Amino acid sequence: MVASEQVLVTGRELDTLCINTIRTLAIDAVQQANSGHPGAPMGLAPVAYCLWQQFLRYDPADPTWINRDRFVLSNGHASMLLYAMLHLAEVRQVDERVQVTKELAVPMEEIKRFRQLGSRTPGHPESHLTSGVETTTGPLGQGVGNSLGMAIAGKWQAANFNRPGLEVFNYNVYALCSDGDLMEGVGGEAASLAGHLKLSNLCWIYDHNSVTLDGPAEWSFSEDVATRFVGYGWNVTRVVDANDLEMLARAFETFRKTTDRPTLIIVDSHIGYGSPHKQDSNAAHGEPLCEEEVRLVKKFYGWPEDAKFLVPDGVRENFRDGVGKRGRELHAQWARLFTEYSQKYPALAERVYPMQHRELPAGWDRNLPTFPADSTGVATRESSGKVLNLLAQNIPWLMGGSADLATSNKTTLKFEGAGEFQAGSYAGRNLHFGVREHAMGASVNGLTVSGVRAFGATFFNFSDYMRPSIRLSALMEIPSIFVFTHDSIGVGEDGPTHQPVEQLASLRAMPNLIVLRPGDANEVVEAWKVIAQLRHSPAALVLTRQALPTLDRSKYAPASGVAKGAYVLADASGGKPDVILLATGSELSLCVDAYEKLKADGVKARVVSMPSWELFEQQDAAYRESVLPASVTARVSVEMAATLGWDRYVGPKGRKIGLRRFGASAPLKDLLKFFGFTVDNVVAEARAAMSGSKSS
Ligand SMILES: Cc1ncc(C[n+]2csc(CCOP(=O)(O)OP(=O)(O)O)c2C)c(N)n1
Ligand SMILES: [Mg+2]
Repeated sequence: MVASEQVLVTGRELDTLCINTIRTLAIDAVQQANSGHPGAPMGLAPVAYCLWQQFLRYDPADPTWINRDRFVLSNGHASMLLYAMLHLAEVRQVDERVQVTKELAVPMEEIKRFRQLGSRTPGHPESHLTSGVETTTGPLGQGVGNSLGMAIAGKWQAANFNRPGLEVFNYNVYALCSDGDLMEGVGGEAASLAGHLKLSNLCWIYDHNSVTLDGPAEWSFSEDVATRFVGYGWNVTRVVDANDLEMLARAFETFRKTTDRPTLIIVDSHIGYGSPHKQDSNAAHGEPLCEEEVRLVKKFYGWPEDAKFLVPDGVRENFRDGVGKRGRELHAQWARLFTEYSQKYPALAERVYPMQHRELPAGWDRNLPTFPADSTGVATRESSGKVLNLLAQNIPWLMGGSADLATSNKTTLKFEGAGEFQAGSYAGRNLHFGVREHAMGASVNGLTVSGVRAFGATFFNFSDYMRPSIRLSALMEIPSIFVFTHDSIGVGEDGPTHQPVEQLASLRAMPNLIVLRPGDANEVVEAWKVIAQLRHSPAALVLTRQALPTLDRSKYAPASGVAKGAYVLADASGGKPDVILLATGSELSLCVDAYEKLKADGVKARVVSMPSWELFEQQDAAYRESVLPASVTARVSVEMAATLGWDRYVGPKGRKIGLRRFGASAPLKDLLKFFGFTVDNVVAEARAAMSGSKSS
């Protein structure tokens, strides 16, 4: 109850006052923006309040504290709940150099600018914009998927860093989720793996409000969630009233005491609690309330009906005394512990800072190989496996795994001590995601935001199964690593179900994702060097199953050109070509062979190796002109994939050898002939381009 004379309240009344402050802030922000979801924050306010005030080990004065508990709002449409918590708990903003500032992450002005251009309170929480937002959520299922990766990271860090009496890593991961999160496949994949791995540091709180956007949840969702999660090996507990703080607290205590499995807390709640509409309509759900409803709700909460963005006296103080004070003390205790740890285990302690700040340790590129020229060569998946194994020995926090294709992807870390990450033995660096590409993608992002360098691998064709997570890594500006092998019709007999065609073009369309398709073993080394140094962009490394010749670099340009995205590999004498052949990956050596033939015939040709369009676009105009001079309009692109986008580089007079249909199941040599990936065809297209005949 807020009396206009502002009598200070205590105890349960103060709790209610704080909870209603969260609710009314959400209502007012949505109202002001005339857009957003007030209902879920209203229903879940007591849950967030109880968790943050009593349990979350979080220091609002330093949201970068590495051993903080993580709070993920997987139902990102309830963003105002998170913004209200960040505001009331007075979480600080962190600047671009990862320094904590005095500024609040979400000051009141930002709540008032909810969903406006350039605000720190976008429609759904974006971790690269707002400190305290652990991960970007909104596409349902992703947040719970990320929480799996965070919990894996937590267990791995604990297993590798903790020493007797010196537990420097013991954080918990809490994810608030909704019906949609549990309906989405990725949520099920993540729950299944979390249960298998017995991740006792993971707690999902399911907002069981029996409603989704279209109407009652029962229209489309009637399974027994509790039984399903018991089947996954979770500890399942229930709170039958979201407003019952004692029952909520008991459920969180149960989670804390559970040491052998993850916990699901099912909370029965009412969306838009207090709303006159409750569950009977969409109001208070996917849209703002009407003015009349706002008044009624505020009256119900005991709020002055005209008050807007009101934080009554005593509320901020209560948060300072709760999460603020507890967090500060826990952080200080931890800092003392870490000092002792640093003295006893300096080598281990020294790893923590660079791990957290995405820095590479000294000597990270030690022993990387140079592959000798070899006309038979090796598959790029093979050379990648070798490089990855060396890098992982140099970077102790590089880890990852495959969606059940590690043997094919060549991503197994085989060196001594690499180890397996399995239930109860969490020190290993080989993760086994099982056939769960989407949860793998989301976990890799969760691992990456937790500081470890993580990779996930599968066949390139199945990148589609995890695309939403790849997209979020790009949006979040985090350096997740995605390794994709079996990159084209080069897979041969497996046929069109397994032969990617449009995946390259579609991933190249994704902002901030660096796609790399290296053309031989030495380009693979250079590609991994680029990837290791990325800090704000994810990478997709696209590799072959079939062997590719290792080019003779004494004859052709060095592979270090990969760092620039595209480079002149072989040139016409005097550097003035009449035709340019552009290729990536497995088509590079084909173009080299065509080049040699053209050269023998007296044609002045150039081969441009173009493993990464994105890196090439980052180069200055002078460099780009030096590789692709505007004056040379006879150009041919050669890539075993959809041709979409190549016009940009071959120009209106250029020609494109690629795929305009799905592939086919056949031995590779037959496919190459059938689809025109032969020296003769490249030569013919080059001549056609030079004669200016119409583009194919
Ligand atoms: C992958 C994905 N599909 C669709 C949506 C659009 N959407 C936002 S909220 C929602 C469903 C809301 O139901 P629920 O998950 O139960 O959340 P509640 O409304 O109960 O808070 C949908 C379909 C989305 N955010 N993500
Ligand atoms: Mg719901």
